[in-house]
Amino acid sequence: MSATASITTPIYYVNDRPHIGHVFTTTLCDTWARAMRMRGRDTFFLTGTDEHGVKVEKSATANGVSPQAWADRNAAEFEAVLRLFQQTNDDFIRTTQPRHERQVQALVERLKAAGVLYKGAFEGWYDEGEENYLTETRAKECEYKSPVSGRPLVRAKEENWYFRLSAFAPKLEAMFAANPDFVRPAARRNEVLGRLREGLQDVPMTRTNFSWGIPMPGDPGHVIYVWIDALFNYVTALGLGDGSVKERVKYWPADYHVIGKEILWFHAVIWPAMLMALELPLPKCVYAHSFWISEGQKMSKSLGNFIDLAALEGYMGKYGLDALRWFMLTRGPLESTDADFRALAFHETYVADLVNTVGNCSSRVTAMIGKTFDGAMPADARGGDAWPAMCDSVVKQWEGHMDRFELGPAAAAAIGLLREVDGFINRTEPFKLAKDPAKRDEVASILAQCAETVRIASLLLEPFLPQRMADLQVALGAPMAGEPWARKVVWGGLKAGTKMAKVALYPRIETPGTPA
Ligand code: ME8
Repeated sequence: MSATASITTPIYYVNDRPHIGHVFTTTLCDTWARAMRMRGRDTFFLTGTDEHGVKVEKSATANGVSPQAWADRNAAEFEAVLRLFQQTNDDFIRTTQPRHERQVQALVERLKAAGVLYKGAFEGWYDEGEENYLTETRAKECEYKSPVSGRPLVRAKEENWYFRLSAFAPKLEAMFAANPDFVRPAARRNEVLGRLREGLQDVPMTRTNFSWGIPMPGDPGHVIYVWIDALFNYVTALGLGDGSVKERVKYWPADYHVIGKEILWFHAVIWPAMLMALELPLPKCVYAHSFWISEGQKMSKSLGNFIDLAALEGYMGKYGLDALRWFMLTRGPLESTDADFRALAFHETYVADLVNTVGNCSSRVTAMIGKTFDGAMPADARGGDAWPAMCDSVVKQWEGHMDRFELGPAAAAAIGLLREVDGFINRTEPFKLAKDPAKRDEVASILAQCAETVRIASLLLEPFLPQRMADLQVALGAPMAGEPWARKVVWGGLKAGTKMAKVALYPRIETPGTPA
């Protein structure tokens, strides 16, 4: 386990309003970052906004403002959304910041010096919406329509600077062979390998048909292609372009670049080749999740099923932030299939997992201790029986899942502990035994074992459910706050006699349905 942990989201386009997709990817990264910080790793979690390019220029013009004013307005909204959803990012990089622009120019100079850039004419199939050329094979496969928007591709021709991506094919192939987990999940890696076999085309580095971008050093008529500019954010935030932020150099390479599947090629092929040319280490893993659809259909503004900010705020207002996170993190498109955001599924998940499991289990245990032992942790003369070993094994599983960015299995392991506690209570029926004074020691052991397991589960659940798990730990008397992780997760943190309060974490909500 290395001492640092670093994770990035894509930087989001400022020409769009924030929606479920952005909040989802950011929440995945936030959850991992919280888990790493809890474990004492020196953590860096980066997000930000992608502010150059023709789309931003066009939106700004359509709204009668300058591109910078448009970018400022929308970047502020993305930042406000991070606060609203209590994301714990360590930095927010904007591609129009001088720190980024300066370093991008320096990095492009280095690419030029490395002999991997050249000026040439190019003609090909261009996806205007995505600002992206498609190969002939790919264009044909997509019936000459954008694979993203479905709008027709246009035949475009330009004289540009190019990055000699084709020269990197052997190195990329060797890298993929040596690092089977460089792209995950496996289905996504296979896609990349398939496309690599079709051959690599050089990629444009600059554009001339608009001006909203970073000028190409030494060639002022050209601006750096927005995708190249954007990819560099991962290293400019750390000052790697000019050595300007020495204390952040340790956060490179990133452990995880978390992205949506539609931008995999840029991250899995173009970006690594650029890093190779710059002789910088590659990120350890590019994790490409799938897409949210909504109520069974692709999200679209015209269908009215778009999970926009207002909808997300509605869910948060009705069910709370933990519920929104839990639904996204356990029912979301973390793997290679898309996931459906349905109001009913959201409600059922909330009731089954948060109300009936996490909430019910914690309130049962704290209420019984309240009633039977006057709210003080009872003594367990049986030393935990099988529970310490079980908890220890679940903690280790959870740690392994977190290290591997397997958030779904980590969440399942954590909530699984509470299901065990519930089953144990149902089997041993301490509420019945408590009526017999001769069984007091037995009841004490049962409830102490339950409470200690709830404490450990609350730590494992905290990155997923930060709000109520913090409350739960306070209710349990905040044992071991400030202790290192390795001590916190060891059995026995709740000492006999510790006062605890009865908790009610997740209120029962009767009616499903999209909040108004
Ligand atoms: O592509 N489901 O920015 P972007 C899940 N600026 N995630 C989704 C989603 C959905 N329906 N829709 C979007 C860009 N996302 C570039 C990135 S990085 C150097 C430059 C998420 O604003 C997902 O993470 O279009 C996707 O990759 C990202 O938002 C795209 O955000």
